[in-house]
Amino acid sequence: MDDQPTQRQLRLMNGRSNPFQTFIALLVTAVFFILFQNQILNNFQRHQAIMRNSGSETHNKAKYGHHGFQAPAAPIRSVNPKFAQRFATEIGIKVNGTLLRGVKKSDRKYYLPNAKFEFLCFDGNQSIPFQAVNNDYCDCVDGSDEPGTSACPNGRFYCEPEHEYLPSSRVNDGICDCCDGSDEWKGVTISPDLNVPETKKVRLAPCSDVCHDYEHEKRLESNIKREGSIAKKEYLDFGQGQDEELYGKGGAYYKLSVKCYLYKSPGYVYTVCPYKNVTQDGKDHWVIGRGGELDEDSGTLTMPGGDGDHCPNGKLRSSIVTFICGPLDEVKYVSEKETCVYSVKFVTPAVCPDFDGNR
Ligand code: MAN
Repeated sequence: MDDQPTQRQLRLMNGRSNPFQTFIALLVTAVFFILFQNQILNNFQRHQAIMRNSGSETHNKAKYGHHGFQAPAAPIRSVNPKFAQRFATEIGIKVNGTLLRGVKKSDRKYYLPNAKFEFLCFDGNQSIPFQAVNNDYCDCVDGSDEPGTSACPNGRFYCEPEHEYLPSSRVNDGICDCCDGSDEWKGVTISPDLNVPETKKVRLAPCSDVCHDYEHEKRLESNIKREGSIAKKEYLDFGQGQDEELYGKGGAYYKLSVKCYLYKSPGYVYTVCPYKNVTQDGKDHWVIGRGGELDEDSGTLTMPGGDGDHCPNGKLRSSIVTFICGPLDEVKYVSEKETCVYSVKFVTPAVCPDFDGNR
């Protein structure tokens, strides 16, 4: 008898292709996979539960067609941080492989299926199969399942570039209402036999993108202002009782003093902490402004007293923050017009006019 091990025995000795080991490896992989899936489902479930709690209040505030619409406060979501960003942006964009149309970007996160793969209507009273979202059939009494079609009589479609809601009856009716034509996604056209006259106000499909026309830009500007004014209420609530000399009327700017905001330019990262400091990080780290003195009339915050090294005549670096009205806090731009003098363009509701309720 030959003492040499066979090829198969050799393979077994090396531990490769052992069917039992392969089976165990597959089993372990499967268990991990199931646990992982389960965690994702749990996250969905928790997310929906949070929505259920905040949904009805959200919806009361956001009755369709009501001009004082306020975006729902972002729910405290307990999503795996690794996926949080995706859940809030990408996933909500597509439903059943098609675009989730007519939903404000910041509201896409509400269009997530729960563990049973259902959509919870905004009023929190009904759950429907998730496939029924935007399927051109109205299921939710509040119209929230059909943001992108005209199926719900009380539905509404959000024109993202104009920051404006349309009654959903205007979706796919052959008339371009959104400046980018996004409301006419089905390509419906009105028969020429009907002789509907095309005017500046009535644009017939197929639509072209006219968002950069003067009139639309004006409208966008005023819609942004309106959203900003609505959002300002939170700033006034937050600033109640604060020093008005420092933080403006009603303490509106106080909310900005408790956070820092980043801006990346090609050469530097700027960190803007209103009322505290502004820093510039590149090859070196410099403080380019400190403190803050508000001039409400011009909507500017002057932050002097930064580092003077390498500046002409050792002049201290300084920053002037100019506030621009908009619905969210964001540093739009940082520039250095004069050496060591920095100009920060900062969008915030704090500088918006107070909301008068009927704009
Ligand atoms: C650094 C930066 C610049 C600044 C120069 C001045 O490089 O702070 O923004 O212009 O110093 O020498």
